[in-house]
Amino acid sequence: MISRKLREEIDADPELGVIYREAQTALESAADPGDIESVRVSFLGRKGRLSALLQGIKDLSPEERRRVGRLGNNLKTWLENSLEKKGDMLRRQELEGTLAGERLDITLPGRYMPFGTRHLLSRIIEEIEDIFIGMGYRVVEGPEVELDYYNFEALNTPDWHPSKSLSDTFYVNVPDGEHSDVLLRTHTSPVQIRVMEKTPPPLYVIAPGKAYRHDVPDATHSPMFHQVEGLAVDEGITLGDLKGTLEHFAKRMFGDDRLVRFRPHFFPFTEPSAEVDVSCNICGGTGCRVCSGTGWLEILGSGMVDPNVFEYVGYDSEAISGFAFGMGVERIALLKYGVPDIRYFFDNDLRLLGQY
Ligand code: 2NM
Repeated sequence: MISRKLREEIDADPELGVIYREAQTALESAADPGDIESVRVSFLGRKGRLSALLQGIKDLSPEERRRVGRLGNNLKTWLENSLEKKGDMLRRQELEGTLAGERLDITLPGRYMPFGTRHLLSRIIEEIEDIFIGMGYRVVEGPEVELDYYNFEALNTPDWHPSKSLSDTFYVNVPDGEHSDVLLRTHTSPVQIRVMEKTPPPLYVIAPGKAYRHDVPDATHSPMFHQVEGLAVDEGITLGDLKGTLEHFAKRMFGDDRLVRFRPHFFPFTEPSAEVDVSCNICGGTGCRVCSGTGWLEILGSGMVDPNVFEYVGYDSEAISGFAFGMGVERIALLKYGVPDIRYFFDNDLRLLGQY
């Protein structure tokens, strides 16, 4: 603050009075920190009006110099203090405005971030793998684009077999209407042929992966699907080993309370062959729509590896024997979780996939 006496003296001076009143007006109308800086520059800056006046006092008479010097310096101190005070006030006001504009409502609920899940098929494959790893098997993989030799010939499947027909199989490169010997594998068995070629017995492996068949999609068919095939080769492997192994698998996968049965069947690569059923859990075995009234659900195919297959890979079919099996992963999932349509697995609708 400036004393009344000083103020009156300054007011009365023709030059200081004008500067004083104009500085007051400028201070009053300053609306933000930028205005305060402009006022400071125009009065107190190097070429400011008060600075210029104070520089001019050296030319005055000694008496005037003292008077104007005293009043001018007081005016300068007053203006510096006033600028600082109003500047502080305006900066605080500006900050408060900014904070009010950026205010957060911490009571608002957070944005919904749905959890991801692993695909049901991936989890079933892993579950199947774990059951067989627990029995000493290891997981093997191989190419999805295969040679006819590994997909059919070495599996004892003759050229005339219907599974080789163009309407069942995706052949790659079809020159002149003749199919080539390169195709998308129709099962994962060729992986096992490749492993046997490279590895002497004993052998306990499972081969999970994609397989391709030229099917029209419907509730139970998809041109791409997943399989897990298994193979055990050792001295003295019997049909009893096959039954014990697959019964153990079926009960681990579907529940200890389920019954398991083996039904004679035919596959080109196994002899004898059997399909494996578990009792229907929908009707408890009395017969319903899901099991077509039979009380049983087919879960996989199996058999004792045909000696011809062992000859193809250079195994001595007199010294060893083996069993093999294959299952469709989608079918297992359909049965275990009651998914009504195989196409749901590939629609990638998270509302479905998140349920399992
Ligand atoms: C099945 C059913 C029965 C099978 C056979 C072989 C191999 F390579 F050892 F000969 N792998 N998988 C096999 C046997 C697959 O799927 C329904």
